[in-house]
Amino acid sequence: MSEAPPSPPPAEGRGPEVGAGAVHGGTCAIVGLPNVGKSTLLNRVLGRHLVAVSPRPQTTRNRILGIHRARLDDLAPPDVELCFVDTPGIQRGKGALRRFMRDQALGAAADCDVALYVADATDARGRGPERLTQPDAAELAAAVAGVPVVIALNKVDRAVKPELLPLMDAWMRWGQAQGKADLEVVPIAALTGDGVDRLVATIARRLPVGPAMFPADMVTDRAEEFLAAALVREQLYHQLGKELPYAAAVVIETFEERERGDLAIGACIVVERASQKAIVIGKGGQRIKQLGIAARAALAGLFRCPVHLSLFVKVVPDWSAADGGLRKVGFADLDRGAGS
Ligand SMILES: Nc1nc2c(ncn2[C@@H]2O[C@H](COP(=O)(O)OP(=O)(O)OP(=O)(O)O)[C@@H](O)[C@H]2O)c(=O)[nH]1
Ligand SMILES: [Mg+2]
Repeated sequence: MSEAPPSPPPAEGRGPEVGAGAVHGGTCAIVGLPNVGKSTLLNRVLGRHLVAVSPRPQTTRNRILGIHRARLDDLAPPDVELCFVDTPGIQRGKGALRRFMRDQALGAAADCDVALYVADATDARGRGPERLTQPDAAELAAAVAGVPVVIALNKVDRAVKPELLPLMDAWMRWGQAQGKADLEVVPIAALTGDGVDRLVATIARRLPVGPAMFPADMVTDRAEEFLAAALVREQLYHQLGKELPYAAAVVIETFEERERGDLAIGACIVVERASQKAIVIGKGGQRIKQLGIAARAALAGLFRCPVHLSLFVKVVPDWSAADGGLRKVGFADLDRGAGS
């Protein structure tokens, strides 16, 4: 593992504003193959369930900002404003939705201060740097060519320990071959938090110094409707498992704060065929009932208030195949849409 570079002096920061109130701040795109634990890591760092996580690949569909603030006494200045951008796992599938997801990931990877490549240390075929030469991942490797990269080897709680050192060596050699002399490889378990503090410090050291970019109480750039849609979709994954159609989306149709401080949310689950609608509803409506109970609990946790949730299911044939269909289910307004 290489030593981390020293923090840049404030004079090399982002402009004349640098001085009192300066922070180590910038964006860190969390990128990698599907299902490696990128969103689990973001939730772990933020200490709250902000983004959807599931055992199924391609859970994340949009890029999502999650701002982490910390004070690290061995940095100068010690304050850190780390703007993580969670991204969809990289893949080369066809259709408008998959194209949209790929563009979200590649765009974030190319436009960040540090790229955090997360690899699943338990995945023998996907965990090493050679995986980045395969067609689906090569575009990602190209996108991060010009930015500092940190490698997180995730799921070490389940990895075979003697395999980790050679894997870390392989990534260090990759870094040297890519001209990334300051590459660092950090083994972590996002699920348990193991190694995560060290990872955050490793990224923070690589950020430029400048004024904070966001209000101190801001955690994400996403509207509450967007976060709500993603959490309902997460519950869909948990309730339906393998039966869940890939092209299931959630659109928030109503989102009202009531006088008592409660929230009333109306969410529409959009699928592509009537047979899929029947799967979501389940025999005698049992599935959607369970889904409603679980989703309501998740939403109440996110918004920290009682939530009244109404769920509907709608068929929009082939919405995921074309850009027009994506717009219909809320992916149009790319950075503010409520589709998930
Ligand atoms: N054992 C173990 N499982 C983990 C760890 N981190 C994540 N997982 C599991 O890996 C699965 C995928 O996690 P996600 O966070 O949704 O992965 P992702 O990379 O965001 O996936 P996409 O959004 O589909 O690209 C979930 O079942 C997580 O519980 C870890 O450190 N250890
Ligand atoms: Mg994800």
